[in-house]
Formats: sequence, structure tokens, C-alpha cells
Amino acid sequence: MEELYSKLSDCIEFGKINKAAPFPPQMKDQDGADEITKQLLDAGASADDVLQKGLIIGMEKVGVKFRNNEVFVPQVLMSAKAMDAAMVYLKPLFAESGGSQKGTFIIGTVEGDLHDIGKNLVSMMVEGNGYKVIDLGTDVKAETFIKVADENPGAIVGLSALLTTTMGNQEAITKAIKAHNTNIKVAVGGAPVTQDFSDRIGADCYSADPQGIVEYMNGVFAK
Ligand code: B12
Repeated sequence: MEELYSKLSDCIEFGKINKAAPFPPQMKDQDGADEITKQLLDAGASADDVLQKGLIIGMEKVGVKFRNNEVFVPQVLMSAKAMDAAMVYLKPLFAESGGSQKGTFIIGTVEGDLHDIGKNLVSMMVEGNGYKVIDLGTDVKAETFIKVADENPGAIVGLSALLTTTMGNQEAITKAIKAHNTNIKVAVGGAPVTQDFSDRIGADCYSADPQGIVEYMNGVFAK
């Protein structure tokens, strides 16, 4: 099992989607994220372990290499595609653990930001914990968040930002939502976001991972 986790992490790191994929050349004819995820699940691995012990580790390695200019956008996109190939299997498993819908979560990546892997993970986990999720995608403007929040009274709005530049939009969107209706609860997250930043911009919840937002929502909707 450990060997499979390590192979899966390599597939994410090097962007190997499936066996048929020609990229990367050094992994030609080897199983990709698609096959290895399936093998792990067939062998009894939990969806959470596949995520934490394989996929996230691979993506962290890509992140470090990207920062150090050792890989560039096209390679990172291949990693994101490999991640998506694995997610196809994980999504229904995360969804299964939920019961009837406890409340609504509206999520999107803020205007100017196209990163969606973390947002998609948060969506999946929240959905899997029994909530209805409305995913607005990436590059979402304040007006869209506000319109959809108005259409779904009581829903919690989640804003994802991965760039220090788009954290400014996260702040502007949070403030626009609060100015429109102070009762709409806003949760923020994304790699550069901190609790301190969240407090400063007036968000109601910050979490570094999907579990934190699930716990926050469980608290809000239990009341
Ligand atoms: C994959 C990736 C890309 C892919 C995105 C593909 C996709 N479909 O998402 C591509 C290649 C397109 C890309 C492009 C760019 N990227 Co980029 N990218 C990354 C990378 C390597 C990984 C991000 C990721 O998916 N992480 C894995 C997920 C699971 O983690 P996560 O997003 O943080 O989400 C978790 C938590 O933060 C939290 N969370 C996330 N959202 C939310 C929301 C809520 C409400 C809550 C509660 C929690 C929560 O839960 C998630 C699960 O645990 C990071 C490096 C890094 N380590 O973060 C750089 C990184 C974010 N990118 C960076 C940059 C600079 C760019 C570009 C500007 C590069 C360029 N020159 O074009 C462009 C920007 C494009 C744009 N306008 O958005 C920088 C940002 C630097 C900065 N400080 O601003 C980083 C940090 C890399 C680096 N070190 O230089 N990128």
C-alpha cells in the first residue's frame, strides 16, 4: 500500500494522468493517477488517505518546485489534470458519507484567481458532510456571490484565494457582502490566507483545510 501512495504522489508531481498519457516521457506506459487511485481504493484505502498520503503530498512537491522555478505553468497544469483524474473516484466517496442536506454552502474562487483545486476539495468535503454546495467556479465577482446568496437565504459563502494579489479581492468581496447584508456569513481560505487576515477583513471563519469549514458549518447549522 505504501508503495502505491508513493507512486500516486509521483503521478501528481510529474503530471502522469493515466497509463495511455504520453506525458511525462520518463513515465511512458506506466500506470497514472487514474489507475493507481483505483488500485488503492480496491485494496481498501480510504478516500481521505488517498488524498492525504498521495495526492496532497504530490501537489506540495509541485508547489515547492514551482516556487523555485524548477517547473513551469504547463507542468503544473498536467499535475492539476492528474489530480482531477484521481478526484473522479474520490468525489462520490466523499459525497456518500453525507445524509440529508443540513444547509447550503456557496463557494467560489475570487475574481482574478483561477486556482480551483483547493476550492474543489473544499466543495467535495462540505458536500460529503451533508450540505448542498453551489460552486460558482473561479474568477467570481462580488455581485455574483451576493446574487446567489440572496437567492439562498441562510447559506454560508466561501471565498478561496491562492494569490497574494487576489487576497485583496477576497477582502473587497467580503466587505461588499457584509455591506449588502451583514447577516451573510463569509468563510475564507486558500494557501496565503491566515486567521489574522480573516479577522482583519471581517470574515466569520477561516480554515486552512476543509475540515475546519465543515466544523464551523456544523456549529452554525446546529443552532
Ligand atoms: C496548481 C497551481 C497552479 C495551476 C492552477 C490549476 C488549477 N486548476 O487550480 C496553474 C498552473 C493554472 C497556476 C497558475 C498560476 N499560479 Co499557481 N499554483 C499552483 C500550486 C502549485 C498548487 C495550488 C494547489 O492546487 N494546491 C493544492 C490545494 C489542495 O491546496 P489549496 O488550494 O491551498 O487549498 C487548500 C486550503 O488552502 C483550503 N482552502 C482553499 N480554498 C479554501 C476556501 C475556503 C472557504 C476554506 C475554508 C478553505 C480553503 O482547503 C484546501 C484543501 O486543504 C501553488 C503552490 C502552492 N503550494 O500553493 C501555486 C501558486 C498558488 N501559484 C502561484 C502563481 C504566482 C501563479 C501564477 C500567477 C503563475 C503565472 N506566472 O502565471 C498563475 C495565476 C493564474 C491566476 N490568475 O489564477 C503562486 C502564488 C504566489 C503568491 N504569493 O501570490 C504559488 C503559491 C506558487 C509559488 N510559490 O510561486 N497555478
